[in-house]
Amino acid sequence: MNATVWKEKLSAVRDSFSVSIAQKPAVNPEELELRFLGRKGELALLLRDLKDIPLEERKPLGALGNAAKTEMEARLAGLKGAAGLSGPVVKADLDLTLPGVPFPKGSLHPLTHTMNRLTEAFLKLGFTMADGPLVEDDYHNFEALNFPPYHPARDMQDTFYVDLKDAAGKELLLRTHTSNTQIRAMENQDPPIRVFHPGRVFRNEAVDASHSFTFHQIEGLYIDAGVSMADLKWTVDTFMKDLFGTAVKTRFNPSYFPFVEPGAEVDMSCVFCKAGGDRCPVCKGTGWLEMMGAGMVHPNVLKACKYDPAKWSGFAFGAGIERFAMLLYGISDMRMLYENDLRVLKQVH
Ligand code: FA5
Repeated sequence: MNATVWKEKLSAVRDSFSVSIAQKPAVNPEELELRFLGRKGELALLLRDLKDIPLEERKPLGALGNAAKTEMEARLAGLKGAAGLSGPVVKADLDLTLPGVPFPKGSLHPLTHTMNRLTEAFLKLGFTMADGPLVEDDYHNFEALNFPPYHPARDMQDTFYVDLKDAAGKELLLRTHTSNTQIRAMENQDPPIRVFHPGRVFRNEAVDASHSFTFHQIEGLYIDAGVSMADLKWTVDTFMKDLFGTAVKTRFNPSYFPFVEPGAEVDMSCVFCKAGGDRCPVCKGTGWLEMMGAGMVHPNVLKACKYDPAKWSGFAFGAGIERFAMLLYGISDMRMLYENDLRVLKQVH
């Protein structure tokens, strides 16, 4: 393009702007601004074409272009002022005493509330919060937790793998439980250690009223000299009483998790029927609700983290946060926690 053609084009853009701004009824100034002055506006594109014009002719053309821009901006500002989009409010009929437009107030999601309540309960017991990654390697999610490769216990947690490999050449995965933070915490810190970690976990499972493929867990870990099962029982009982009231009872049933020995499922007395009413739909008449997995940390796990099992012992427990939320808020179907239906959320905040 040469200088003459460029000047003609500038003149055409200015004319087109003048026609547009004078239209009746008045056009929207924001639209005009975008069309002519926006990053891809007519004037902006023309100014960009200047680079193709020889340097010695470019300077006066640039000045012309900038003058056109200043003029357009001034005229647009005038139009905005007339439309009441900027400048002082002058409307005489504006009544500042009228009530405002209602502004709906948000609230925390029931899962966040539950996580906060669980966190408070752990903090009161002297635990500090630990962290761990959601995308994890095989070692921290399984192997260091005493799940050897190909061990049948791995079938307990169907896993999502990620198309990336760790340093050992194994596929990374989405963590199946928060127990990976046990290993991460012990690797980062010498004993004694007393930590908890709430967070998201993932399993390749079908969704129903009490299962989801992504859900939340909270993990507790305490290692010191001489920690015993009695400490675990007291801690879990105190924790559950803090959340559900002092009337609840807890009991331990033997169970298997590779990373604890002995291992247990912890039940809590049913908070709905209180004593196992025949027809209670929540405890199915048993009077007990399964709340978490727990146990004494397996010596192999301590060894993997370079803690001497002859010197240190400890306990761990892990619970599903959705389960707690459902019991705390009387929610019968886990899916309600993920649908974000305001009719539900307004009742449970
Ligand atoms: C574990 O995940 C162990 N890591 C817990 C543990 C920690 C045991 C420390 C011992 C010591 P489990 O697979 O049972 O265990 O899951 C624990 C809780 O997560 C369950 O009680 C349940 O509340 C919740 N949960 C498990 N699978 C799902 C699912 N698909 N959807 C929602 N919640 C689930």
